[in-house]
Amino acid sequence: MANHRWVWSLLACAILTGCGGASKATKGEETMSALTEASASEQTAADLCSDETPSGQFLLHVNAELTRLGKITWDSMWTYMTDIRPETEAALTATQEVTMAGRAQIFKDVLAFSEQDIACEDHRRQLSRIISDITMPPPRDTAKQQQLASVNAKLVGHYGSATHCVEEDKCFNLGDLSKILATSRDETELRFAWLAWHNMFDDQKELYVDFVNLVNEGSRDMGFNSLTDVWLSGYDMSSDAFRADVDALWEELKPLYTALHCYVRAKLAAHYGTELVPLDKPMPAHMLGNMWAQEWSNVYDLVTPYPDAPRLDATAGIVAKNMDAIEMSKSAEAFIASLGMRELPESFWTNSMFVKPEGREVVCHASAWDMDTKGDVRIKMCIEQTHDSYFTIQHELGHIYYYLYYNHLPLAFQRGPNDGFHEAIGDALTLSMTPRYLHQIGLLESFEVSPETTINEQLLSALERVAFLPFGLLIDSWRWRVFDGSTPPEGYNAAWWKLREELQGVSAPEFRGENHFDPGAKYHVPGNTPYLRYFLARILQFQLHKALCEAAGYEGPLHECSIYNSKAAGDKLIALLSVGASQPWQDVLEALTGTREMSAQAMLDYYAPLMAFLNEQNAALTCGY
Ligand code: X8Z
Ligand code: ZN
Repeated sequence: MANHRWVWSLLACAILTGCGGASKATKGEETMSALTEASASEQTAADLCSDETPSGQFLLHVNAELTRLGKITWDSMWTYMTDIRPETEAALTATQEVTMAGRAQIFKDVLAFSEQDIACEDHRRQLSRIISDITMPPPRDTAKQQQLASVNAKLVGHYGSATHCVEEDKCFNLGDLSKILATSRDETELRFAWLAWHNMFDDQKELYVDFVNLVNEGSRDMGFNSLTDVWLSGYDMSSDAFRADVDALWEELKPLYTALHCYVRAKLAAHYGTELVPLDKPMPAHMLGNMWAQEWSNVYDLVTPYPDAPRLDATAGIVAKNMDAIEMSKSAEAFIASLGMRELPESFWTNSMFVKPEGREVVCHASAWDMDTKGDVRIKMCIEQTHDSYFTIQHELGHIYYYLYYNHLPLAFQRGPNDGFHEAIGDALTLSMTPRYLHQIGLLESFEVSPETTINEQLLSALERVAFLPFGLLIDSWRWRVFDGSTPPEGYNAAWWKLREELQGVSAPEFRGENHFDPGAKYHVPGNTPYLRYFLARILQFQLHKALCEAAGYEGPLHECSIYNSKAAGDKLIALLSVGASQPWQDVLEALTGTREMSAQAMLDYYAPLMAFLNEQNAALTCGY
């Protein structure tokens, strides 16, 4: 935990008072005099918070400088990630050396800013957010900054360009190997693809150990014990309380996950035999259709509850219409436009990378970019004609619309109120892209609601959203212990597989010792993107969906709701996006949903029909792992 007074005092304020004073409606609505008082005090608050105060002036300078450094970094990173070559790597490293030095100085100044000079709560919050948003703290030592810049670029570049060649001109990249995992039903092929990818990261462990040491030094330079404490400092509550809340959310959802796991395991065993898929053990990670077994929708054909009922996703429609990447993206944008939201700027269409370019290495992992905080927004994707890609576009547009709607705020507030919100927006919208909606826009030929189609649809959705939950939790459960030193380098892989078996109930295809570095085979580890956000998002998206459905006046089962065409839902969404991180997440959540807590209930309600089905199917099985 940081030992800086105002970081602490922000936390204390959040814990003791809820910290929502500035953002809440005043209570003085009953009488005129109370109203007069309220507007007088708002006036005073505005004066207090003016740019003319010392903290106002300081923040203007800090936000401008961080914006400038950010733009230089994003430009260079964009060039590298869309064209991985030694030259672009060198350019990125050189840029990062400069920007890291600049950022390190700013963070030092921010932390040294005198408590007495903080004019108001808003300024205090900005200062605090600037620190808690740092994902890769640069050490103060210049030589170490240079080392970190280089290690970071190498880790990312290796991930993006990793290729496994069996012969000189027979090579497999992540896309090729993922395709095998998604479509092959031959265990030997699946094993080959899984091992080929994972073994390419063995030699990255050393670099990652260097990375951990460097970012921990950066964290200590800022008064934190380790990067774990920095990452956990952005949740408007103490990190212990937050972790306890996260654990409680997982406990609430575990029965649903375990039921899905049990059902899928039995179906896989029926297909592959219990030799390969034993009924009382974790499932083999290479047999779930995805490189990290994080989402299982690619094995839907093996686990379909009612094979005679139609498959209710968009792939066939996208292929039949031969939609290209731009058309798919325009279709995703059209959904958002139906809510009365603004159009994407023209530059989005010219600057984004929609498909994997020929003849150069790129990081295909989808991402959304806010290049200059002034409207140059882009996505970087390798879009394919699949339902998954279509929904991932919507996920990325969630980020893009956040950028566009909060760009008017000071830089420190250009974030989600916690990082789960940013990840949840696009996903919440995909919950409205129901089979009925897909049918409406011509992407699903026939559609009728029956108990069978409902269960098929819910299962397909759960293979993506429910199956993901423990994976969403485990990456940072692993990293928190790596950064804080409880898991030393000699125990990295063992700790990884312990979590995968215990939380996810999946196991490696064969023993994986410390000569391997399996966490490095997942983008967000070399890319250093915090991952808990995706766990939070899986839960928040259902809370948001429910609130938006209510705003749209929908009454009926949650899983059939679509907010398509609802301007009322759009207004609510715009209000959420526009406040960015300027208020504690509890306040933002309350404004939208009426509750101050992240809760699993909406997700459980959504999947109630599926849970009943799974309980029935699993009655004769022994579940658990
Ligand atoms: O990384 C992503 C997005 C970009 S923010 C495509 N996701 C996680 C992953 O792919 O591992 C979305 C779901 C989880
Ligand atoms: Zn995302």
